[in-house]
Amino acid sequence: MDGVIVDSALYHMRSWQETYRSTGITFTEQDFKHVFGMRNDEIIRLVLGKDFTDEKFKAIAQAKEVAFRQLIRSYVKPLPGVIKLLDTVDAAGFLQALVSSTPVENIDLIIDSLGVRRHFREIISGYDVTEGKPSPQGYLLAAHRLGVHPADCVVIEDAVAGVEAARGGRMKCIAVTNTHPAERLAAADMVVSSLEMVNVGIIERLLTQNSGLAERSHMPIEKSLVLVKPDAMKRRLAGAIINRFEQRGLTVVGMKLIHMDATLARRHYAVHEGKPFFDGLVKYITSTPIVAIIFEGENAIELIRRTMGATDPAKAEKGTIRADFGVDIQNNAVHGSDSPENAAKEIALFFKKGEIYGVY
Ligand code: RTP
Ligand code: MG
Repeated sequence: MDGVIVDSALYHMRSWQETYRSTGITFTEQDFKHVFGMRNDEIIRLVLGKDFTDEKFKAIAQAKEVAFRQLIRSYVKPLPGVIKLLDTVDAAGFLQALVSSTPVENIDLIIDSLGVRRHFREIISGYDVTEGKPSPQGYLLAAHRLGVHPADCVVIEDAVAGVEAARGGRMKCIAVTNTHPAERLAAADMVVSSLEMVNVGIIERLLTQNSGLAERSHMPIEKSLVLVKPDAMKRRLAGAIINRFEQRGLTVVGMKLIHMDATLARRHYAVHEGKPFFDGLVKYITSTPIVAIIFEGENAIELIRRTMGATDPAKAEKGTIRADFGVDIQNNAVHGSDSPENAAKEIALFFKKGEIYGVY
């Protein structure tokens, strides 16, 4: 948002100037450049020096925010080319998301003052992520919520760390030189001096062109059934196991604690009926309540199998769930569907339609 849709630095500077003027302190553009990017409390501490009481800090911080909001509401203007681009990209049928590390209150203020909220299907603020740019987390979350593949996304950025975030998320990136010079933004697929130079045709071309880093993987979005097995439940490993899958980018879209009966167990393991370990397997899997989870994500079935490791923990690769938590071939901590057909069958055994949620 900042530096792409609006130049809010200007309004931040003016609101600091207004606030300090009323307390008799001069605050120049040079001063502002010096503190740009710092947190409010750090800026105030720097300007006020020793004369810094809690009360005074609060009063100044509040006055600055009031002045900032007032300025935005009365004067905020979009950067050149922004409104036309938002309109034409919408009209071409693309989904748009806003990803900013600013607090959501500032996002609301700016997009409502500009009247551009309707263009954004999703808004990701600093509150939605645990890692700021250059981590791709914000952009990946936006793609996830839009229900689109990262390789089908174009990021528009003005910041060096933002270009890096787009690359990290394997997304195409157009950088605009509103904040940094072109040389510093060279990692982007395209650098422009104004968004007036960007149009739908350019975006479409970027999406079909393959550059080494942003390869299109086109992996299917799948659902898979995971069970935290009795041995892991007894050792209170459900949370640790769910965490392993979440860390790999999978989303919980269904979850319950269930004590399987023999009928459900026989159906679930129907392919193993008649094998020597079958009766023992049914007895084992019905021995305690278990957590059943539906995970959704790109290539979920294979990703889950790789995260679990080989059936026999002794043969499982280091770092997999079964290598780390499994005891033996029966007490192997976790189950995961082994094919799309079996995933569909197993999910239907454990969950009703209304108990499964879409990606959120
Ligand atoms: P799961 O179905 O539980 O995810 O495990 P998996 O695909 O890796 O292994 P699968 O061949 O489907 O076997 C299902 C479960 O049966 C038990 N088993 N015991 N030789 C044995 O004693 C033996 N072989 C398999 C394991 O608990 C295995 O997870
Ligand atoms: Mg299996």
